[in-house]
Amino acid sequence: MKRYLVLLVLCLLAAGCSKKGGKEAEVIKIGAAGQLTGPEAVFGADMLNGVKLAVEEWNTKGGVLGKKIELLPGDDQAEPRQAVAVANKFVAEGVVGVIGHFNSSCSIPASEVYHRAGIPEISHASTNPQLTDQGFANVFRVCGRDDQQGKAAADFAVQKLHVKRVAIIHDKTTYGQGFAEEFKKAIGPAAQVVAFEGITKGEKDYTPVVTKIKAVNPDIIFFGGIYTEGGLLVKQYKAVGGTAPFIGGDGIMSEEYIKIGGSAAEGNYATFGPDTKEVPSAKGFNENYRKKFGEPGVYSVYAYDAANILLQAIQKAGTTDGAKVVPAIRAIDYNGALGHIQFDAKGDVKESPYVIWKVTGGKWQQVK
Ligand code: ABU
Repeated sequence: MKRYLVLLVLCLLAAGCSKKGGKEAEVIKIGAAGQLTGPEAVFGADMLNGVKLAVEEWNTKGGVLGKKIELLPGDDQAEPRQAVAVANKFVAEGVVGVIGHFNSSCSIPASEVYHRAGIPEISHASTNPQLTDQGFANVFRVCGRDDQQGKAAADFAVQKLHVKRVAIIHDKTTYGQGFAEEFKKAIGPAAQVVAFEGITKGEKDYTPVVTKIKAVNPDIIFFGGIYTEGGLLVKQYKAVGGTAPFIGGDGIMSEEYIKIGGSAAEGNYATFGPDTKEVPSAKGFNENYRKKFGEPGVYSVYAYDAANILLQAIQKAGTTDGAKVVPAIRAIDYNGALGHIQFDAKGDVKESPYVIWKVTGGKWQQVK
């Protein structure tokens, strides 16, 4: 009798263990990393909601490889060290792929962790060239690069605005400074760079730098950085009597830039991809996103497509093994909300057009 009881207990324990193991194996975990808290949290929420929508749609259809997908959010707070901590945590938790990070200064160090673990990373927004130039086969992005973006901004400033005197401000980050240098390189001899200034992120008073910029009388001010500092700079520049327009990039492409800058933001420019609210391929995404989360941010659709690419590649590979999923991403021929996406040998998208946007009537509008 005693022997039977011991056997029964052992069987129950074994059943419990295998159920736990089985439960773990029943889900496929993917990570979504970005600045979910802090001053740039709006961009983080835009990303997370885009990934959430993709995951919910897949789960409604039964998941991937017959298993439900579990989404693990990772908050890097736009801090490189925190990004590495998030990456290590994802690896320890068994994620099979990551969407993000947003900031190039986060994506680049985190990519080393994903590379060592053989996990694919698809950034929706990191535009610094180094991310894909460093040669990690597992790293991809669905956005463009700052060498392309810097040239688009410079071409517009020179060819359309006919500027002759250019002032440049950057936030000393991998993205901000790198983008500023690409812009300067692309301006070349076509205009004179009358200032090249770095600011410290997180400060609230940029009056000394904007006063200096006003004194050199630029035709345009380029800003490499994020909306938090960009909005303050334009507001404070106008407050000291400056009149030149600002031009930035995807880092200022948020309604938050206009909220912070107020009326001073009117007439400012930014480079970004074409308006996805007008693209037929993104109609379904826009409708479904609005129902769940309200108006999408500019990078929500990029995060949505990045998640779909990862899940489609897992489905196609028939496994979550990174060694098979990574080549499946590289070979993907994807038609999504952004349109047609294919990757080149580096992990960049083969096509990433940049257009000009302008704050008009208190909103970002694509310049036709
Ligand atoms: N591309 C805009 C901001 C994200 C980054 O650091 O690249």
